[in-house]
Amino acid sequence: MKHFSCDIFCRVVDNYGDVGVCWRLARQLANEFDISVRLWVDDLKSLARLCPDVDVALDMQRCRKVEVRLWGVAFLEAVPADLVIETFSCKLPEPYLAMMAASQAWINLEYLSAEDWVEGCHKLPSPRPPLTRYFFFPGFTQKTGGLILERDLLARRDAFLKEGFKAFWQSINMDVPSEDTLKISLFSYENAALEGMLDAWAESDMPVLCLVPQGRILPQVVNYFGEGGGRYALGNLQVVLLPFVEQEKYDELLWACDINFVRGEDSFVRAQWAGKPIVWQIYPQHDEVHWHKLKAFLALYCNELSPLAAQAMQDLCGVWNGNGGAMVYAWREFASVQAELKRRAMAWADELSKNNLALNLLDFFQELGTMRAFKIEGQ
Ligand code: TRH
Repeated sequence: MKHFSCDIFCRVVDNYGDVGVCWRLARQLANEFDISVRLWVDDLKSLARLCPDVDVALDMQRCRKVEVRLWGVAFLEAVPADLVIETFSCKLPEPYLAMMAASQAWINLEYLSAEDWVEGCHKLPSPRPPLTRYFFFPGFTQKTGGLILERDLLARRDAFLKEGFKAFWQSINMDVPSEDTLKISLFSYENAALEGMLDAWAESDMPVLCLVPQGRILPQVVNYFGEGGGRYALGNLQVVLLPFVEQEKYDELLWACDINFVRGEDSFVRAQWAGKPIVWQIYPQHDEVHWHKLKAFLALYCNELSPLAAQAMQDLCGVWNGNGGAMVYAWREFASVQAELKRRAMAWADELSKNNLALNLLDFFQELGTMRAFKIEGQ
């Protein structure tokens, strides 16, 4: 039996979510299943932010068991892989498409959404004679493709909380915060609600430590406090700016904090694996469809919460994605139900972990009948 090969195609539309998802999936397929994975990406600089080992000057390189290829002329001689993953409808390059045959499985990995229609569209074929492209939707329910989750992630998270917590604070040059300090990570886009949020934390009853990785929110933070060399304090709030770290390290930040403010798609998923309360800034879309997506997610997530906690979660996510009106009230409401939100976050992570995207993807590949002669390790 031969091991099979997989090509993943990624165009970076903006930010880090597209390449973040592709890089994570590529690493998982290569490392956990011993699949020969090539990742074709059109922006090595963005990938290098997530994995500093990537050399932006090289069109072709091996990194973490993945062959990383710059999207470009090499398509003319590339033999298509057994499993071809187009991501986010990025459009396969014509020369590559021309060489594909019906024996190759062609799957389009879609964006994550909790909306109802996703279950109905998951695995649907889209004929492109002589080929067929299949839609594969990540999601939160059993009838979707699930979420990306590395085999050992939850065990590493738990080990970190037992043994790695102290070392984490040392690694960012900080003392371990006192027990009563509320630790918050803040990764977000520009946000009209930020000032209200910082006001609310400054007025909070408990000490709040907010860790802000380098990113689009930074100018607003600096503008709020004025110059301060990366560390700021106001009332009960302390803010510390952090560098943007490689993808694996970002998980540790989420694990170390009590509440995580996240955005887009991949950080949003990672925060769910952290098992801590989350506040999600959804990727804003010009036609406002993101509000439907936000509501759909909150409806699922809040389903098992008490009415008070559900309201608090919905209100804070609402104002965080809106203009920040009534932020102090929304924050107090949220902080008061934190213990329940934490229990829910752990239970939610457990539930979701039963629906693993990589395993589902490989099962689907098998269903498509293209794998009879292949061997998959590690399933
Ligand atoms: O960067 P994002 O906003 O990404 C996207 C894109 O905008 C995309 O076009 C859109 O369609 C999608 O969202 C929904 O947010 P996201 O998805 O959270 O990706 C951020 C990535 O950056 C994620 O893989 C985690 C990683 N990261 C690090 O590796 N180190 C860090 O220090 C931080 C803060 C993040």
